[in-house]
Amino acid sequence: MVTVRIVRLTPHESFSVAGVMLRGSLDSEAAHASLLLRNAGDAHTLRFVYRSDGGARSRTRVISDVLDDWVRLERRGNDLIASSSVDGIIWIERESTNFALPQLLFAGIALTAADTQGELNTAFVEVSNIELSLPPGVFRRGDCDGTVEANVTDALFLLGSVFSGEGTLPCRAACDVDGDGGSVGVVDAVYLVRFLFLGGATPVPPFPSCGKLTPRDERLGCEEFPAECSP
Ligand SMILES: [Ca+2]
Ligand SMILES: [Ca+2]
Repeated sequence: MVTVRIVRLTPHESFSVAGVMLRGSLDSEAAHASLLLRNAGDAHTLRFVYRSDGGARSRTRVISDVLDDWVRLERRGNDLIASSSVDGIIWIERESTNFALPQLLFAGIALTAADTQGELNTAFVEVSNIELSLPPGVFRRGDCDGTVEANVTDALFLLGSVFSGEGTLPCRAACDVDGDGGSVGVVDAVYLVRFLFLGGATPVPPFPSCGKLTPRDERLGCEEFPAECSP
């Protein structure tokens, strides 16, 4: 959750906006959600802008004629919730959307203006309540079904998902037994079976202990980290 109060903002003629943002990376076309405030004179306009897929067009929902100058973005699971407040105490949920951002993301203040030559006269105070409570983010490679250990059940679980679409993979990174970071499928199931029964190569770390996602694992994602891996 990230919250700021916008104290001063260049009037609307400059099209400047300021607010809060959550985004998957610093790439200019990264997936993001933003709640931005525009000074429209007597009242403000809130703009909830989001892009669920990197490279896709951003969508904008506009809330006009508000007096609020506090803005907040919060992630609950895959829900991204935009709220605003007049006093920073009583909050109104304005908009929300639902899509997956990476477990590790960027959160902070965002501001921009259409006129790159003009002055962006924006000031923030009372930047508060930036709570970046990330999930534990530890998992065990090979434990595809999110139970205690990596065994043949995980290989069968993965094959069932691949061939019959049964169930969803709670942690794709855990199912990527060979750690290639690019695909999760039969090759990974075979890799695990070979390790378990044929003396094949050990699953790529984190194994056998739990460990954090690597950048390569981040690409595959992990919706549900196994509770037994939590510190
Ligand atoms: Ca398991
Ligand atoms: Ca793989």
